Amino acid sequence: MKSISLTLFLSFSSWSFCSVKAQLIDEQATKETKALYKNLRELSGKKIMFGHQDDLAYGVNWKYESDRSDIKEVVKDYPAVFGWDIGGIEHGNKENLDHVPFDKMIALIKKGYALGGVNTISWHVDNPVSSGNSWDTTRAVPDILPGGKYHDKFKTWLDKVATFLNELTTDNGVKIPILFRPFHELNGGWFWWGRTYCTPDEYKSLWTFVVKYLKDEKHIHHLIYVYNTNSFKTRDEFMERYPGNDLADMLSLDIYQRAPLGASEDVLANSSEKFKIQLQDNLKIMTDESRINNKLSALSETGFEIIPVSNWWTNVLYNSIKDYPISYVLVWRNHGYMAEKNKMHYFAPFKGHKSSKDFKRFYKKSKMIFRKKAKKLNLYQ
Ligand code: BMA
Repeated sequence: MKSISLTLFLSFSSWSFCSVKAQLIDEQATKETKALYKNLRELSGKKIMFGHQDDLAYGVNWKYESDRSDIKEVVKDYPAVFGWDIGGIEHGNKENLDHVPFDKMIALIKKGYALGGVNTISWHVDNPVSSGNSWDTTRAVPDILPGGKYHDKFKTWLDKVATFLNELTTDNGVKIPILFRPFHELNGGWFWWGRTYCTPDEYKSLWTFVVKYLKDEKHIHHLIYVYNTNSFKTRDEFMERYPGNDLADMLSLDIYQRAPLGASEDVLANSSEKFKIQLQDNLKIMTDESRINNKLSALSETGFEIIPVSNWWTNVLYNSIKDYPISYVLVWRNHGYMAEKNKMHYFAPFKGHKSSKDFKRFYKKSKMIFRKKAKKLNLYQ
C-alpha cells in the first residue's frame, strides 16, 4: 500500500512532535510483520477493518465446515480480522477453553492469512498458582515473576505458547504475523491478572517479562503486542498499567453493550444511547493516547449479545467508531445455544438474523474493510 502524503505526514510528525519513533517494539520483527505494521499505520484514520472471534471455526448451529462463516452468509465476504484464543495451550491441551482444537485453529489461522486477513490472539490462561481458570482470582502475579515460587512453572507455560506461535508458519516458511493481546481487560476484577489482584508495578513486570521472554529468549519475531483494557472511567485508569512505549505496539479497548433479555424497545433505545456516549468517550481517550504515544489502536472486543437492536450496526456501532482512527473493530464469538446458561450466546449476525439487513448497510460503508478489500491492500507487502 502506498500513501506518500501520509508517509510524509507520519515522518514529519514523528520528527517534530512525537519523541516516540513509529516502529515495532521488536526490532527484529519479520519482514511480513513490519509490512503489516506499516500498512496498519497508513490505514489508520482512513479505514477500519471488521473482525470476528472464531469466525472460521463455527457459528450459530454449525461447526468446522470448510469455508463456512456466519459473516460470509450475510454479506458474501469474510471478516478482515480473525480472532482466536489460546487458553489451554499452557497445559498442552488438545483444544482451547471453548473446545476449538488447536490443530484446527492452526489450520484456520493459516487460512485467514492466505485470505489476506489479519489474525489476533488472546490468551485466557489458567491461574498458575491455584490451577483454577482465568477467572480464579487467587493472587498469582507476584509468584510467577522472576524470583517467585511459580516462576519456573510459568516459563514452561510460555514455552508452550512459543511452540504454538512457531507453528503458525506457511508452507513457504513464512511466520504468520499475529496481533498478540495477552492479559487482556487488565483493569477488570474478573481475571487473576486484573486490577484488583496485582499492583500496577506487578502487572507491568509481568508484561515486561513475557514480552522479553518471547522476543529475546524464544526468538519469536512475528508479534505485534497489544495492550488492552476493558471500558474505563478515566484516562488515568486506561493508562495506569501501560508498560511503556518500548513494550507495546497497539492500545486497545474491550467494551460491550448489555441489557436484560427481553427488554422493551424503550429500554433498548435508552441503553444504546448510553452505550454510544460511553464508547465514544473511551475511544476518544484511547485514540488520544495512541496519538501521543505514536501507537496503533483498536476496539478489540465489542458487541451486544444476540444483537436485539435491528439497526445496531449502523446506528450504534458505526456512528460511534467512524471518527476514530482505530485499526479494527472485532465482535466476539457466535457460540449459539449455551446449554449451561440456557441462553443464546452470539455477537455477529447470521443468515436470517434480524440485524442482517443493517449489517449489509454496515458492510457497504466505504470506511469498513472486510476480507475482499483487505486482500487487495496486500497487508503483508
Ligand atoms: C467469554 C464467553 C465464554 C468464553 C470466553 C473465552 O466472553 O464467550 O463463553 O469461554 O469468552 O472465549
